[in-house]
Amino acid sequence: MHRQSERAQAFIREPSLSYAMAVDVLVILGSKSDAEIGKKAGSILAEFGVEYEMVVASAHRTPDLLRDLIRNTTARVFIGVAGLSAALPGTIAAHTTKPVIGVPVSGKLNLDAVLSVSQMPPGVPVAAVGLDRGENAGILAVEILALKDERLAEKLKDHRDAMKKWVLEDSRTLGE
Ligand code: RP5
Repeated sequence: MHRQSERAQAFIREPSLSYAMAVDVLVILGSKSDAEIGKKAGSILAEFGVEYEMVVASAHRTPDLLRDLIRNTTARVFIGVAGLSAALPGTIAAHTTKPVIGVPVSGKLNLDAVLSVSQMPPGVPVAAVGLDRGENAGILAVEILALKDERLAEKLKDHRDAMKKWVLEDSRTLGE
């Protein structure tokens, strides 16, 4: 188990209006410039063996494409990654009742994206993770899927155990 798995190479597919994706998680980036953060989520999903796809679709620049992707995907969980006014996760949530995890991306300002993702109106929640915390979005998606998947639940326990070992090892090697 790696802290940042390099085994998993996330990929970005060119989105299409008619293309239905057979995946469990759909990672949507507001821009290609968000790819590094999206790949953190993708690495975790690949590490857990979760089928996912990563696409670019903007709430502002391609609203019709975004709506169509959300309607056609088989995904059970969405991850929206966006910076600046970061309307993407909230817009995804507006189009689905499936869980949406939002990842604010850092830029010249940071609170803009954090607040855009976290301050959703009552009734349309987005699970906001921290700034640039794509890996936490991946883990949270796995945790949601693990509610009905014992194999994933076991892997999550292993992941926590591995983290415990890292911390103990860091403590042991502190003076080296
Ligand atoms: C947002 O604007 C995107 O999510 C990205 O974080 C930011 C900048 O987009 P680009 O100008 O790099 O395409 O919508």
